[in-house]
Amino acid sequence: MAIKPAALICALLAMCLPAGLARADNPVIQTRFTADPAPLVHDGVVYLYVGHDEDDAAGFKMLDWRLYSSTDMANWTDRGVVASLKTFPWAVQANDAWAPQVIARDGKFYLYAPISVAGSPKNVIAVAVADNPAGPFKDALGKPLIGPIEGYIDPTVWIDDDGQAYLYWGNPHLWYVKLNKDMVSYSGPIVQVDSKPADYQEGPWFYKRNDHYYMAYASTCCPEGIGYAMSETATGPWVHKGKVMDPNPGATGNHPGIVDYKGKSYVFGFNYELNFAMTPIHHERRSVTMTEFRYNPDGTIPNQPWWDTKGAAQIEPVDPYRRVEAETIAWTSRIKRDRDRPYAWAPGVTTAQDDAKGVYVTRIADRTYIKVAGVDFGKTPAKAFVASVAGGAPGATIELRLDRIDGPVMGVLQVGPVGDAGQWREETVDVTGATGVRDLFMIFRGRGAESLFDVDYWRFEH
Ligand code: FUB
Repeated sequence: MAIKPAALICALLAMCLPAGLARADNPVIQTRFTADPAPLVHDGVVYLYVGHDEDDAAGFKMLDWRLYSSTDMANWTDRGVVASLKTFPWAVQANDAWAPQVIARDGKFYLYAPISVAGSPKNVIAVAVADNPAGPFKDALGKPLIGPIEGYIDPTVWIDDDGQAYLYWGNPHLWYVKLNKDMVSYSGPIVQVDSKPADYQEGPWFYKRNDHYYMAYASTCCPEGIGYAMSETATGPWVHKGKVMDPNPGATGNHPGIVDYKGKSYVFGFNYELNFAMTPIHHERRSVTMTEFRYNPDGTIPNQPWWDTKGAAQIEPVDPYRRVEAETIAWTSRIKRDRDRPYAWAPGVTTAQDDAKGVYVTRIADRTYIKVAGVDFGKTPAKAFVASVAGGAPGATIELRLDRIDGPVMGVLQVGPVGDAGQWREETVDVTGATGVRDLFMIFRGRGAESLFDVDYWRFEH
């Protein structure tokens, strides 16, 4: 087979790249519409809790909260639904699973979530608790923690150095209360903040860094940017410092989540790119986005450009010689205009979740793919690829390519025609040509079926 010079140069370049030079893609999640990012760094992992806009949402249609996790900021593993409106059976069940935040304390994880109750006012904030970050979270109280009061939405929580926890929330007012150590009750009054920044709208994100307290928020609607204020105490007064990000006329909303991870700083928010890639009509079908930034020496935050299609540099490469969950994805072709085939629409994969298997990749159609960014094959070429699969339509294969969707082929795993849906088995194929840090493309092919097969995990062998 003749090798195109461009392909050769790309392959050589990729082989020369030192570990960690892959980049993330924006939006962060493509298999679903996600909003209201709430990152939590715990035990070396970034846990990204999100609200979830349903695929057919026009206005807000939100029923559950989902979790994604990463250790490299480029590939995100779908951890499934961690709580839903059913977690709070006393609440309105049809809608309103809005912006959550999770915090860890004394070995437990507390999820604060704005939901609604019947009648007016309807806004309440509920709290649920879990033994690990991926839940399942259980209702802590059987009733609201606070509310109902109009505007009681968007809780944000932080535990100060002296152990005092604070919960802030609200639209268009900003309120706070001091939480007790049990994190599911509070003491003292609910305080409406006088020093609320003039452009404050909603979505507060409260944290402390290097002796400065920060309050980032979605700035005055609409469109919303990300504003922020700083204070020398946890309760203000808050001094407006400007915009982390100016609003963009193409996006009505935004919602900050800010963390430090492995020595770098990141701000998350959302845009409507996947919605507008599919239709010119505005729906509340949002997509969580992210960018890396550096604080100024005085602790202020430089203004960031509007979200682009690149997220952040990968922090460390993926080790392909250990089990990698198939739902670990830098980019997939589902609900988007396919960047690799401009102006064409690609159907794509999604994920499912069950008690036995956890989360796995499903609804795999012909020519869909998953990109895993920055996979470190090492100096000795990988010899085999192993995947846990279920089902297998005629001609179903996983084509393994390096660097690009049309990059060099490492091997082709034959998946079908064997196997029943739900019957999991490992399939293996010999591979060649993979050394160094490369982007891995798993391209799914097959005939006839809408769902060719499912994949739970994969690994390479030397
Ligand atoms: O996602 C529903 C609501 O939209 C959130 O609670 C607000 O912050 C805005 O993002």
